Amino acid sequence: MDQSSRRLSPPEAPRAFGFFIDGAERPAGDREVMTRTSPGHDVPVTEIPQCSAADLDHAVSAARTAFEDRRWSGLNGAARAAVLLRTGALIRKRVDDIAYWETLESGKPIAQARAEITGCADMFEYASGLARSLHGDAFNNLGDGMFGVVTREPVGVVGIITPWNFPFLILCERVPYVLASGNCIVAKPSEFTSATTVMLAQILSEAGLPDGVFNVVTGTGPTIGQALAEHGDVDMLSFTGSTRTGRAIVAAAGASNFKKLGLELGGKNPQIVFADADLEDAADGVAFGIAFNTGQCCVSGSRLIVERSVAEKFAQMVADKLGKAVTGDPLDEATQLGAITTEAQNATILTYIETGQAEGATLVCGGAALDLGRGRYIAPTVFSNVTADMAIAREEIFGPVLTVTPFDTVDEAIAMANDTDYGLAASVWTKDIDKALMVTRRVQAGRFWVNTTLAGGPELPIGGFKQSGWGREAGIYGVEEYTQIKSVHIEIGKRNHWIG
Ligand code: TXE
Repeated sequence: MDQSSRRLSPPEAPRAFGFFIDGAERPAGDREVMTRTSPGHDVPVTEIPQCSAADLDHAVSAARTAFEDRRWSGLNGAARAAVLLRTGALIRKRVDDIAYWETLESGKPIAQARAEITGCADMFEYASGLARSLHGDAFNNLGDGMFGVVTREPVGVVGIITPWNFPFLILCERVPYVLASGNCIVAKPSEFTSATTVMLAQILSEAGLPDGVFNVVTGTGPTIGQALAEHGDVDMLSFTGSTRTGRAIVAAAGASNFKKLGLELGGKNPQIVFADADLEDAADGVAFGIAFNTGQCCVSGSRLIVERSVAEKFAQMVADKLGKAVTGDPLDEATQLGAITTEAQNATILTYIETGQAEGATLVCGGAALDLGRGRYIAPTVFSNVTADMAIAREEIFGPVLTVTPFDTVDEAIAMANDTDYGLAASVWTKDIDKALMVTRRVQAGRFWVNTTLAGGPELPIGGFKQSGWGREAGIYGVEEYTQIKSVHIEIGKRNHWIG
């Protein structure tokens, strides 16, 4: 039965997950077990093993063996594509089950989780085509004595460290693309949301991925994550998380084997609204952009930069929209805003709300925790009269807190948008094509939306400018990122001798 048609409740007892090495899920055994409590219900829902450094070595060595004996990279693209396609089909078949555990661990609304996971199936299906079309280049213009070929090879063993805000989505924005060219993977999910990463390992195995190609080690960041970043036999690492941890990852890569890095870090993303925009559309988009995933989203539109003539009215329109958004039990189909994922993040958001008031910003709506009887929830919050020097305007809050700052000219809007260390995403709302293009060209952001926000899909790449990170994920760009380029010079005929 489709779960969307029945009322869901948390499990009666927590479900135990293992870690996954060389094609097999392994139970915790005598390892310490981390119990995850549902952010929306305050009940224990999963148990996850705390892996050791020896477990990590085991996983890396399984991936290394699988890579070196070419059981995956040596297949043709069509064979790899077939596994990716089967994975997509299995994810589609299990959307309800994956979404249930994703919601329990993360606190995100179940309908949203289901949509994200369906999108993940699409990523695998799209990447299957890329596995077949990845190719190099040929240079036939080097003279009669020489032919040049440029090939792409998988980098080897890839580590993937993911955060807790989109546990399955962020994983699937990487895994199919990393696998497409023939790499092997050791994934380390967030200690708060590990279940669905282990579920993906089971699905990949069932889809026919050879043993050892996808491994999962579970555990905390400072122990197992740091050890993965320092590991001398990992060729590349994709990290998604805080800018602070990103710095530690860069240091660890430099201090070990200079592994190649992909980093997707924080954001403080502008939403630029001109007075000539369709304000109804823009208000809905801005409300969605800050409240989606309760603002725990690296591409949340958290800074509203709005033309002064409509600023006050528009801030009220956004507040009215947010007032109608349904906050509630993440397992309820009608819920739009779920629970705050971690205790620490809840405290961070509430502290920023206090800071905003202390800094002299004006509270337009929200501004407090919501008591729903169980779980932790925060009302979507809008602050107006925010100036560029305030902490709430500069720092990533990672919660449903929007700042509003007015502008007078296009140049001023662009300067305000760029006045940040970050450069992950930006949106512009206007019916004037000249303004839209000018802003799109001059605002520094890896993802840009015109008269929409948070749109995405498997074709378009993801990644940031400035301190939001390095490299790109998804699309053909995400496949190429995890390859090495090799130049091959081929002599034709007799070589011109250097000696004699
Ligand atoms: O992130 P961490 P936290 C931002 C957001 C949030 C802040 C803190 O602003 O408030 O980060 O969140 C692993 N070596 N983002 O503390 O610590 C950890 O186990 C290797 C933005 O939860 O960066 C988890 O798997 N790994 C972001 C992952 O890193 C380490 C999403 C992310 O955790 C490690 C999440 C270490 N030393 C938070 N320490 C985004 N870009 O979407 C931790 N980890």
